[in-house]
Amino acid sequence: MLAMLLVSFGLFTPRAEAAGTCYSGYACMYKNAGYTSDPHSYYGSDYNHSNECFNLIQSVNDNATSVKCRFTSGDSLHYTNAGYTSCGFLPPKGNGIDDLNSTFDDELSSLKWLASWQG
Ligand SMILES: [Ca+2]
Ligand SMILES: [Ca+2]
Repeated sequence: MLAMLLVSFGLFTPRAEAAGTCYSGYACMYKNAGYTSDPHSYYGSDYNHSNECFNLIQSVNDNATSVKCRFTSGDSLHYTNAGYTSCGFLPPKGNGIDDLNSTFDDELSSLKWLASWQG
């Protein structure tokens, strides 16, 4: 029964597309380190991650371990609180952070698109 459930979620089936792909124009958040899980992709700011899920089974909120920024312009600033109210960080543009440190791991709750980072 458990195996059937896992197969139905695609965890054990080879996928046609490369797992973890973050497409141009999006900021992507991953449940696993190293961008190895299917991402949740944002095309702009998101005030609160608690209404998005990874593969329909786990909230994005407080569950991301790696992030990538592939916005075509501007930067993504990630926050540990909803509503952009905490300290935030920027992943390197066009790249990401493959394993968030303990301050941010499983803590991210909102992300803001910035036209340009002022420091
Ligand atoms: Ca949201
Ligand atoms: Ca949080």
